[in-house]
Amino acid sequence: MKVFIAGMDGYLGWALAVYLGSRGHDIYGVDAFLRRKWVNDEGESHSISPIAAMPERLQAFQEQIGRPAWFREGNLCDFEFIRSALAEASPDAIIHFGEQPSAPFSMIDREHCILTHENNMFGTLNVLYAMAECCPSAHLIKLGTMGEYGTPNVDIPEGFFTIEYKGRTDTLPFPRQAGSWYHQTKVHDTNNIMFACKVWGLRSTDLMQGVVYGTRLSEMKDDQRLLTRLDIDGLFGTAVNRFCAEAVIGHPLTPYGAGGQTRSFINIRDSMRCIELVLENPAANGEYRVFNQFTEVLSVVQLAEKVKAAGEKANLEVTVHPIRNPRVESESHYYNPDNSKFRALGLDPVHMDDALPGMLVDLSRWRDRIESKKNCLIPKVEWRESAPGVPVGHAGSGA
Ligand code: NAD
Ligand code: USQ
Repeated sequence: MKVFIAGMDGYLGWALAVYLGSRGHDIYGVDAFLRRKWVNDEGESHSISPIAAMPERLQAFQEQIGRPAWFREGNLCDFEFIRSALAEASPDAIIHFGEQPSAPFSMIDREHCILTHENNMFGTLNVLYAMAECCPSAHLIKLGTMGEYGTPNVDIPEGFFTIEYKGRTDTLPFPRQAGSWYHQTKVHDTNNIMFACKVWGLRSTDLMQGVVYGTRLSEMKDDQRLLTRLDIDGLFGTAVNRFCAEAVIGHPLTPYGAGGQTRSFINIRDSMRCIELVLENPAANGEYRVFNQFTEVLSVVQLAEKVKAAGEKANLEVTVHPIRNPRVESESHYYNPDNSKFRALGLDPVHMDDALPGMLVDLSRWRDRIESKKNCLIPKVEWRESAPGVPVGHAGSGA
């Protein structure tokens, strides 16, 4: 299959190129290298895995996989760029990762909120327009996020639910209650993609993905040039990867607040496998559908306990030191999302307990790179402070 990866230089985009390339798919990709810049400039950090520049990555891809991958540098917000890239590639499927993915980054201030909205929504609208013009029967696989749903006090279905209201019944989009400006952009994308499928007959699978963790794929072999990035800083690092890095250097694990906030998680291997399953089982023409892409549900405290237990088995001294929650989020709530669609397609998930030891081994090899950026571990962005004129601590308890 000809697979087009928007955001191919990123954590998931590069991993997917290697994963699908190893399985015989033809890989086409674009990226504007924004993530590298944002992590260096704004996160004041670097990828903990020592990643290669794109030319070296492509060279290693060719050597290890035996075929070249097609790549163009450019920005999805430049319509002519994405239009000509899709016209040239003429893909069977487009996997769209190419967005600003950090909630804290989007909450820094007005400029970062607007940057995230412009980058994510305009980029996605350009992809939709370019698809409609150049490859209208391609299957758009779009990365949404479980955080679109928020934490409602009822079960979370996969995108839609059937409700009865004042004696009438309909199947409607499940309400979205995002927890950051970044998550809001994913909600807007969801609405825009659903609309494009309805009016233009495009087809799309919108993946509501949980927090991804993991350091590498076996397909990367021992070739360092094939490693994907991994971040741990307070802006771009995500919970499991951060906790594992903290454990490796003896930094106390950092659950925010009471730690009862519960999220869905997925290993990077399963994230790849889910996308492969969706490629093999595409949406029908004109169909817009939603799959929830996660395998485990855990509170932040449970997560810290798992990492502590795995660390102690690896002879690391691991302590847990909760810090004040910089976010406005419920720290004690009901959470029961459905993920039966991937189970029905045959996903056989990796369990976090089985994955953590290997992550700790990888991260131990990069201990010096973690140590050199340990000042970036403590989060600096406060949700409340992103509102001009609102004194810190004024806007709700966050509990
Ligand atoms: P990432 O930042 O590592 O990858 C995104 C890539 O897209 C980067 O290489 C970046 O340079 C590129 N990009 C961003 N905007 C672009 C633009 N306008 N034009 C061209 N390239 C652009 O992020 P990731 O962790 O690999 O996540 C990929 C996608 O999956 C994101 O949309 C993210 O929101 C979503 N997601 C990630 C996770 C997770 O835990 N990593 C969980 C759920 C959903
Ligand atoms: N958290 C801590 N301590 C930390 C880091 C995070 O307690 O050191 C908590 C946060 O408060 C939050 C939870 O862990 O409650 C998850 O935070 P995160 O930073 O791991 O993930 P999040 O900000 O939600 O964003 C990440 C990705 C984003 C993706 C999302 C999936 O950056 O691209 O969309 O996970 S989801 O969370 O399902 O929306």
